[in-house]
Amino acid sequence: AQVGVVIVGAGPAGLVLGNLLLDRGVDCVILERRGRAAVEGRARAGFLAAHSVRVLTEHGLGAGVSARGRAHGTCLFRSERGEFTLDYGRLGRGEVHTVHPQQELVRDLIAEYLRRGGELRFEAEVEEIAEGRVRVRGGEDVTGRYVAGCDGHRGVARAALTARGVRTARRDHGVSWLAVLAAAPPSMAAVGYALHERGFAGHMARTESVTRYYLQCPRGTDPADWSEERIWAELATRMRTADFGPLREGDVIEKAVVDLRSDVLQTPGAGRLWLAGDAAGLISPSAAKGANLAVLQAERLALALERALAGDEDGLAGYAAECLPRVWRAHEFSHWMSGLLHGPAGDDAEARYGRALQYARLDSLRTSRTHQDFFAENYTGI
Ligand code: RFL
Repeated sequence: AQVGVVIVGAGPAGLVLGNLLLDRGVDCVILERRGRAAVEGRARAGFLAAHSVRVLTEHGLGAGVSARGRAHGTCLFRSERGEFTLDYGRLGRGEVHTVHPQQELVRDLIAEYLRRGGELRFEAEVEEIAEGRVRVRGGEDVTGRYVAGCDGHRGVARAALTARGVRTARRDHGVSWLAVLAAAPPSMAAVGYALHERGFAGHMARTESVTRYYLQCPRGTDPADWSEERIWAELATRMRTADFGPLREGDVIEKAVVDLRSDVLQTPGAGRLWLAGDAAGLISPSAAKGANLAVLQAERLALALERALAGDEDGLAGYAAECLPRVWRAHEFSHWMSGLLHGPAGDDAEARYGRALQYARLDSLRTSRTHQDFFAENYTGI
């Protein structure tokens, strides 16, 4: 039997799409490679933009966010020139972030999808997508009038599209982050960015007992080289705790190296295969946009697929035309953020020049109300 839409992947993109399609009476099935516990336990993003919260709330998916999510509207910058806080919730459009860990969002979305009667198959790994036919490892093929590739950046959906000649635009930001999850309460109100000649360090509040930290590290770093003591010592140096007070330390629960790379598919779909989220493009985590773009694209794709199933294929072309400019705005801002946070290493003339620009940018952000409004609008917007 053929379903309306086969969704590959149960991350934020696939789960928002599945819930919205069920809402509109479109029959769909979600195929997810991993088991439920693994999907629900994966800690990644945490900052939801106002637009994401609106989409969730409007579609009856906001109960968890409104019960447990916490509004955050300030961020702090530290450097050798001192520190300052930007009250971005009162700047730009006056929007804040809602901190809600991605694994909790995923848990909420799975529960709601199942409650609505949706079909979700865990441990169903898709091997190949050919037109509307999806081959599942060790199982029967599933066919749909459309296939939604929400299987992340290394998924088969993107590969199927690039094999058809769809091209990508890509940038390697040339830096990596050691992403640390610590069983420790936050040490600052929400987000802290520290510029340091040893490299960037970041602090992101998650919950009352868990905090995410980032340490810029050389490409190819092995997380095993970073012991707990080394992590806390390096964070203390770069966050200048001697000047600004100690961090609240705790056990390191998780550490992984993330290479800062971005890419965008020239078009997020063709024919019967349409992509959303990281499958359609990867965005470096420097401005925390990835999960928010996934929600935006899933929302727009749900509308387009509903129209297409009713016989109007224009909606799918419109999906690409509408999303790409917004995706590119997010990339432009992330790229700008990356330039603010990462100075070049070394002490040659080029490195000195690059670092001086970094501080000029920081100074502009500290002193110019216009620049601050621009920052706030882009930081929280999508
Ligand atoms: P996901 O979450 O990767 O989900 C894809 C799902 O597809 C499944 N899958 C398959 N299923 C069946 N068959 C196959 N062949 C399959 N191949 C894959 C996978 O098992 C998985 O369940 O993609 P999605 O839905 O597009 O969501 C994207 C977001 O997860 C991602 O953009 C964010 O996590 C990025 N990101 C952040 N985004 C934010 O908006 N705010 C943040 O604060 C933020 N912090 C982060 C981040 C990403 C990070 N990492 C790990 C790169 C912090 C980090 C450290």
